[in-house]
Formats: sequence, structure tokens, C-alpha cells
Amino acid sequence: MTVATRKQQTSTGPLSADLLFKMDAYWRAANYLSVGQMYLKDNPLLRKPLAPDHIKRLLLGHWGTSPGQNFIYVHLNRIIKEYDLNMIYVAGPGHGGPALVGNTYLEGTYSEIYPAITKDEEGLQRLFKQFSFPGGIPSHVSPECPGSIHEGGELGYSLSHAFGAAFDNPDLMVACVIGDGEAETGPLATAWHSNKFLNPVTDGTVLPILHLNGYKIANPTILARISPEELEQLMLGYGWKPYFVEGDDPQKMHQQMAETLDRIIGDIRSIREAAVNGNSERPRWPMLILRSPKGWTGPKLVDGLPVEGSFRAHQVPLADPAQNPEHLKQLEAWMRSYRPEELFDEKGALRPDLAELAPVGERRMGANPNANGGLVLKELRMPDFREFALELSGPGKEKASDTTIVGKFLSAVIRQNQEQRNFRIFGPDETLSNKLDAVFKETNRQWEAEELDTDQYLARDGRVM
Ligand SMILES: Cc1ncc(C[n+]2csc(CCOP(=O)(O)OP(=O)(O)O)c2C)c(N)n1
Repeated sequence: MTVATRKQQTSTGPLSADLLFKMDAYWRAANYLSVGQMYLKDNPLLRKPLAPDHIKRLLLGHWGTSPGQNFIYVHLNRIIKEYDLNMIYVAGPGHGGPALVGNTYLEGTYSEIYPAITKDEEGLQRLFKQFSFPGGIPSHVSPECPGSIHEGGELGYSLSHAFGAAFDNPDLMVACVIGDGEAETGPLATAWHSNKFLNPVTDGTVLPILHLNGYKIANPTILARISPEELEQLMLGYGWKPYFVEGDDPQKMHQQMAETLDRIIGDIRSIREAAVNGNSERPRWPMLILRSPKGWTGPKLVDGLPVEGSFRAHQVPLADPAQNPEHLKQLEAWMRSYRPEELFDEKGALRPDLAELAPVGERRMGANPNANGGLVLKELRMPDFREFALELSGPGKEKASDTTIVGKFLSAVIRQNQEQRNFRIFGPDETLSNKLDAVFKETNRQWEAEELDTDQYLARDGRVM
């Protein structure tokens, strides 16, 4: 990390030249770890020339989404520190396991939970080898990944899960990365409307980050191939205020991203402040649209075909480095392009001046108690179900409805947990038709959109959705 390299970098934006350099280095470290996890079982710091023996036999993983998610993670780390945010990360493209595993390793959470994965060369070797390997960890953002409340695999639920985490959690901010492929699924396409159910006083914040890297597995995505105006109108129509960050020059992108996130935090703070001061208008929450190349910083051409910025970057860009000497050479050049010797010290630990970019303690997204199973669970207060039992005088003597009784029971559950706000009823508009109407003696349907006099049981703050 020489002063000369630092000075070469342009800096027009909120990041000082020094911070820009360090954030970019942290991003390079995360990208290096993503590639290492996919390919290597040995020689993690490339201290020897790369040889076929260092490569895993069976290659599995998703590179395409990883550099974009690494970029997002390092920038979220900055705003968490800058604004002391209580933030968790939901990875819609949860097939990008290498990004989340790598980032939680860099911030230190991973080694705390899995002490064998130490912060040195040996730990790095284990981190790389265990990924998508027999006896190791899955290639997706699985439950054992620190800070993960959203299993990757079946696309479509990230935004619903993000809202679920934010409800009744007013201090929490949920950053939700949504793949542009994932955005084509039915569940995701309708989840944009969740902003009509979020109360800015009693609920937390969801920050959707639509990752427009242009492709799904082997095809372009729709949202990447409509005009920016059309996309903006679509998001405006869903009630969001979209901000765009677009490009492929890392230096410019870092500045743009930092500037945009600062503005977004400003908007969120204004919305919450206005709501606390009694403004009851439905807010237009900000969201971010990040357009970056799929497989950003990866190989540009493989076997004569374009990879970076194309659908070919989705999974493993170099299919066969253990057998194909040209692929091996390319893999080594790719990994060395991140300059690992500048990122990790003699021992193999992330250099201290980079490590200090991560938030500390429970502010780290991998260590946030809201995203680590059970740490903030509050037991439901339950009524005695026997009190709701129907007295039967004989076979066929009573006429009763089971759901009416369940409704009374649920109404008692709502009453007893009203204060601790840890119980809600979700349903496809069948609360009344399924005879659960007793619940409306205790609560209403939460609804932040327009209300008419003819409506029933709607309120800004209710337990039924
Ligand atoms: C419901 C569902 N449909 C299809 C797939 C298969 N699939 C896995 S990854 C992927 C592409 C995802 O694209 P995107 O969300 O944009 O992620 P990225 O391009 O960043 O990898 C698809 C279609 C899936 N996992 N789940």
C-alpha cells in the first residue's frame, strides 16, 4: 500500500483519498476471499505459484453476484459506523454465499463463532476449503452463516423477510439486496407493496437495494433491459423513491455509492422524524438501484468468450483450472489482481488499518442479535386454551364453529402480547370470512394507504395484515 498508489486515485465525493483507498482495498479483500472459496483448497495467500493440486476437484459456487454484494457490504459497513446504525443484511441472491461468508470472516464474526477458522493463513486455508466441500458448508447463505436470517436457494422472499424483520423493531434498519433475476419472481414483485404496511413510528426501516447486474442464469433480466426512466417510474409507482448508482469504474462507483447512501440516510432520518412529530402521510421511503457488471473485476474473456458483465459470469467463470493450464494461469492472474500481499499481513490476517473499517461488536452485521437465531426472542404470553373449550352436553347437541372459538383465543393472545408487540396475524384477507372476527375487538388491520369512511377495521397500527 504505497503512498504513490494512494495519490494516483482520484477522489471527488464524500470519501477522502485515504478512506477511498482503504474501502477499495477492503472490497478487493472480500472479492479475493470469494474467489478463493470457490476454487482453492490450499495455498490461500498464493505464497507459492498456483498449481493444479491447490484447486478443488469439484467447483461450485456463484461468482456473478459476489463482487456486487461485497461492494454493498463494505459501503454498508461505512454508514453503520458513520451513523451508528443497527443494521442487518438480507441477501436475496443468497446463492452468493462466498460474499457473506467472506465478509463475516473479514469483520471477525466468523472466527468468533467458528474458532477453527482462525484469522491467519491456516484459518484462511480452512475457510476456502470448507466452502461447498464434503463435511464443509453449503455454497448458499445458509443458516450457519453469521447474520443470516434468509436462506438462499429459492428466490423471491428477501423483501418479505426484510419487512418481517423490521416490523415492531423501530430501531432496526434492514438492508435487503434484491437480485434483478429474483425481482422477476411473483413473491418479490408483489413484496414492493409492503411499504403500505410499515408504520414509521412503531416499525423499523427497510432499505431495498436492487442489484441490477443485468442477468439471471443464462439470460438478461427484464429490469435491466427497460429504460432507466421506465424502471424509475415502476419504482415510483410502487411508492418508493429510487436512487441510482451506476457504472463500472470502482473509484467513481465508491464515491457515488457513498454519496448516495449518505443522502438515503438523510431521507430516512427526515421521514422518521416527521412521523414521530405527527406527520401521518404515508412516506415515500428511499431505495437504491445499483447497476454494476455481473462478475465485476473477474475474468473479461474465457476461451475467447466475454465473461465479466455477461451471463457467463453467473457461476464458476473458469471451469477447469486443475486440468486446463490456460484456466490455471487465468485464475492465478485474477486472484493476484486483488494484490493479496497488500491486504493480509505476514500471518495472513487482514491488515489492521483495513480491519478497522468494519463496525465493532454487535454493530457488525454478522453479529447483530436480530439476525442470530433466538437471541432476541420474547416468549409469547399464552392464555390457557382450556378456558375456551366448548361444553358439550351430548353428541350432535351443540351447533358451533371451531374458527369462531379460535378467533376468541387469538384475541386473548393479541391482548396479552399487545405491549411487547411480538404477535401478528397474517392472512390472505380471510380473517373475517374464516370467522376470526373476535380479533377485531382487540386490534385492527395495519394499513398505511388511503382510508375511506366505508372501510372497516383499518388503522395505522394494527396486529392483522
Ligand atoms: C424461485 C427460483 N427460480 C429459479 C431459481 C434458479 N436460479 C438460481 S440463481 C438464478 C438467477 C438469479 O438472478 P439474480 O437474482 O439477478 O441474481 P444474480 O444475477 O446476482 O446472481 C436463478 C433463476 C431459483 N433459485 N429460485
